[in-house]
Amino acid sequence: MAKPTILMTGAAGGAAGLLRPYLREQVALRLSDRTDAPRDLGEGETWQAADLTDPAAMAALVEGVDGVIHLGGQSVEADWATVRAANFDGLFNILTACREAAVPRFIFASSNHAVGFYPRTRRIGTDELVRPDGLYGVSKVFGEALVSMFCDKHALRAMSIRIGNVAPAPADHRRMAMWIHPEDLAALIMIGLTHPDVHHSVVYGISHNERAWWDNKTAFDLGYVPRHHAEDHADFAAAEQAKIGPNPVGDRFQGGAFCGDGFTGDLERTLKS
Ligand code: 15L
Repeated sequence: MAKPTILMTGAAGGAAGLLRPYLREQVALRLSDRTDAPRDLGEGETWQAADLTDPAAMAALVEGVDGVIHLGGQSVEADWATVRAANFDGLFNILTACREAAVPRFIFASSNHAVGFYPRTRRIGTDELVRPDGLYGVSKVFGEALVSMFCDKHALRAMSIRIGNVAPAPADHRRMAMWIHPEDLAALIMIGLTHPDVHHSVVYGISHNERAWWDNKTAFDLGYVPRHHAEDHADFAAAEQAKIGPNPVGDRFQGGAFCGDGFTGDLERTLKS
């Protein structure tokens, strides 16, 4: 049987590079970014350059695909014009193209920064209020809301994955709580693309992390079984952490340095609420 064709946006980025080897075994990947094709296209991978801010390019990009893994857009904090173009207009454009082409499945790469201002002392699920830690975090909250509306109103099935940090190993103390191995993220994505019970599921993108601040019940209920353990990399993470200086604000919150960036608030009040 032919493999389903899945579009991956943001395919020139770091997360895409880590995910592709795990996903291309299971699906044919139509890769896209604003740049030219990379030299390492594998078996079953094709490339189509496109800009998220161009609605016509998005319509051409989604033609004939069975699902979308949307990693594209602005992936860290930036000024409002940049975040708005890539993560507000860009997401609207690709979702509209999906609706018009009746694409059935959509994976939205949300982020821990949608809830970054929760103190590290709190354990949260996916039903608490959002607490974004910057304009980028706000764009991820908006993204989850827009995806939700397309599912309720336009028959899309989608998964918003609040990714902690995808990497071969957790890069510091904070990432020990929110790290996800690319193989685990690929497994979560495949659940989002195929599980019959998915309407719009919001899940956390983490591996098996004993120090996690998140209750990932919504993912476990869909059969997610992470294979990788953050504690296996504890020495590496501690060594990396030792190279980083303290961040008086960021070290108190789940979003880390994103919270400290430009902070002029009342630290104690934010921590208490
Ligand atoms: C994110 O959302 C970013 O896309 C990624 O580059 C990391 O900064 C990650 O969060 C993180 O918090 O570690």
